[in-house]
Amino acid sequence: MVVYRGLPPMNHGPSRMKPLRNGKPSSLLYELPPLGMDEDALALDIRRYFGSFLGRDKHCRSSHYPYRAFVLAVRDRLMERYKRTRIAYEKADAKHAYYLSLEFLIGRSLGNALLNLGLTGPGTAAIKRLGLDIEELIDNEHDAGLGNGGLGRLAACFLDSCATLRLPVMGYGIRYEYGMFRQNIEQGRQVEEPDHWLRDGNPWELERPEHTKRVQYGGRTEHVQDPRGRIFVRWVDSKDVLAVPYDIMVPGFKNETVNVLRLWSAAATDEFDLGEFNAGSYPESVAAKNAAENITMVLYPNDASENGKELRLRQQYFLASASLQDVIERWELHHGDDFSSFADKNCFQLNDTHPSCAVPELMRLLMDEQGLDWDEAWMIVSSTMAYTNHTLLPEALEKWPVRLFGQLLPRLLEIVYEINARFLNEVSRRWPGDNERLARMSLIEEGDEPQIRMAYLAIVGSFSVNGVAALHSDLLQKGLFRDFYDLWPTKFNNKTNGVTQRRWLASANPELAALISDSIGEDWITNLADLKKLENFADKAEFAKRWRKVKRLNKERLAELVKQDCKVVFNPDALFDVQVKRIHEYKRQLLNILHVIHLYARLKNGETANWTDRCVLIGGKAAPGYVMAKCIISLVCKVAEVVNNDPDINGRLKVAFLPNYRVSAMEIIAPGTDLSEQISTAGKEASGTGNMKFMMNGAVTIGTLDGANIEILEEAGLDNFFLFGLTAEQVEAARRNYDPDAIIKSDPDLKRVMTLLESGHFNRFEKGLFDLIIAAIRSPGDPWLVAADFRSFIDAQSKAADAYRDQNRWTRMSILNVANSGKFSTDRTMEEYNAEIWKLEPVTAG
Ligand code: JNB
Repeated sequence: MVVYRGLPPMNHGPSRMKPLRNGKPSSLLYELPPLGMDEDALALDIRRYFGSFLGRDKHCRSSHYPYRAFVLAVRDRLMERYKRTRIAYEKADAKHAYYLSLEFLIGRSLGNALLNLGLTGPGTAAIKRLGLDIEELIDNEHDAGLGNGGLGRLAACFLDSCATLRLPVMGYGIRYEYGMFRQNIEQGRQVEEPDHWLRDGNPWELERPEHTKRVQYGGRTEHVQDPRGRIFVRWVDSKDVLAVPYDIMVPGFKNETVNVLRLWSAAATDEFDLGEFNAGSYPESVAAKNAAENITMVLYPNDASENGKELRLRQQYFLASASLQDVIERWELHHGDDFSSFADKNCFQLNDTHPSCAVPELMRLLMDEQGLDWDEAWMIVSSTMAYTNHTLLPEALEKWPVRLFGQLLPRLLEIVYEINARFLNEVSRRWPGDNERLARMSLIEEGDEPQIRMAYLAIVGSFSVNGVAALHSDLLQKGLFRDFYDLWPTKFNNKTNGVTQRRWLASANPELAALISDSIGEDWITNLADLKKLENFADKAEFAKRWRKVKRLNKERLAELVKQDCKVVFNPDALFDVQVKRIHEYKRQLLNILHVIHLYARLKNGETANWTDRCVLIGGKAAPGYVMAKCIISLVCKVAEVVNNDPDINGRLKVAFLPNYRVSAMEIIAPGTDLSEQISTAGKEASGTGNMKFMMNGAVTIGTLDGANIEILEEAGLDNFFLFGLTAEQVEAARRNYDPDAIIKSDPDLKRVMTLLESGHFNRFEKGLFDLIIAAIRSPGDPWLVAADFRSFIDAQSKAADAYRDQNRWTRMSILNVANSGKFSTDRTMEEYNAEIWKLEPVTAG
């Protein structure tokens, strides 16, 4: 079949792309003897990289170059395994899944790569022999902060588990020049600073210009007939941008498998410049490169909503288009233009709606570029796409103005309209005459500014739709997506989140990991359910003693971080009470501070019977435009200042706001925490994953019946969890006639807290600073019901304090939490995605 291809040939990097004269390289060029995995081999490679490749010598004072040399030596070992893994996948003709995500919050890679390659021992020894300290080198690494929070970190944990399970899964994302902003606190206020994480280079990545793709924007469509009367669509006059891939290798745990995360970076096309150049405006044409390269400049720092920004839509399409073209390019290499088995061999998992342009884009590529007809293409799209939702907040459901979408992606808008027409046809056949339902379910929300509902587009285009915890999936079916659940009940399913125990226990908490392995062996590293065996040790005094010793050490380490970054001294004997996560009203950091103020008032009034010393740590970033969230940060800082400097308090209560919360900080925080605050308004936190990291490290949770807390409670049992607050159902009911003023009046503790807050006790020199917060608490329209849950929260906190004073009891709770955290491994999560959605065969590499 003759297919019209609308695009001129690629001409990126012509000099680099000059083909070899005899067509292909000799195998002598790329076949290598295996690299040594011992101390000697590593030490030699590190020295070569340091001295030769990096060209350093005795004058080098920076730990950066030894770090770089070490990473390059480790990367060689990854590359070796990556190639073997690819060959194994090819040989098995393995079905692949592609995880499409605008965020991959990887954090640091060195410690993780060493652990998974089994190089921790030899690497440490080699580094020591070279007169260096491995901790120092590991600490040298800048976090790859290519994500906001839960959704991005989940994607990173998924990749680790897929490689460990030997699943052919590839991640596709964006290589932002600037990741998540660095958060500074100045006079109690959040100040954002750009995070130029690539400034010193990223030794983990490998540029692959030979797989560059072209992405179109703007222009218009032409509907043309070929000689046989078939209508084809051409997308013309577009402004094109190149997508250059950078690969980051993802090792499985000691299994010779290395998968890949491919991140796209935007570059200007050459002919784009040339056009302007011919018009005589050379500088302008060079400047125009900027516009193209802007696309991947910065991560949007919003974890719940960000609507209508054109650049964000450009990013989303950039990821979807480049990734799909990449998969199709590899398909054509083996199958030519035969797409008949494409759906049997490929599956795309959409991480929220952010990459959901992939639905119309795959239709476009299959029809306009491969010549399939609508039905053939739709069959493929709707049996390869799967969508995961990550939020219950209605305001966070993405919508794009039709006008903007049509200007930027004219061909995609036509396809969206056609998908919608056919979909609404199906709805009206099922519910004849139900026009309200049609309007409710339409992919287009009508109004002054008609909008595309991206979640609905994702649902219609996918064969699977899942939430991320049991309650969340249930609420999606009953609430946000109810009409779709009525239409296609079997599409909907739950996949409870997890975290990877390799990073969050083995690597972040080596002392606890060693104690666990010493008692039950090492199987838990790839089979977390094995931790259940720790139950047998919960009542052994000797084991409990060692457990407490490890926790104590980890608390000292956390106290050191707090001292460094907050200038506040935490006493490791006190209860470490921690809430770290994005700052958002629904997560109720505010409720946490109200409790702190309550404790402060108790101390001031001498109510110290049954007192437990407590150190409260709160950390997290606020979206730069989220005024209330920033105000909450200020309140934490101001309360901390007053409490920590009040001689009456005398160290019995300490409060600190940790600036610049990030993955590498959590690796120190989770092991050192006693009490994990998971206190969102029930029905609002989709899952939570920090809750799982804390549990896995032996913290006890104080939490509401929300998200995965419910499943944590199920696993840990009521005796090992401090439960409080309204249920999701009660929250809905309570909203209807909510009267916070009445609650405040009738609760002397809450009244006392509000009086302190309203008297300006924490904002002596900044009158009115917290008016916004006070009004929110007192508003009958407060969606987060802070006042409603206050009493129950205070009571649960007091039970936690009582439990902590009995150190034997607390240690038992801590052990039992870890013992019952087996469900919360992403290994389990990925096995479920695979068994019920992807259906991939594991492939043994090496
Ligand atoms: C997110 C998230 C949600 C929407 C946007 C950005 N969600 C980020 C989190 C939930 C957690 C859950 C994790 C992992 O599943 O991070 O996902 O554990 O409960 O809050 C977003 C951004 C821009 C526009 C629209 C939505």
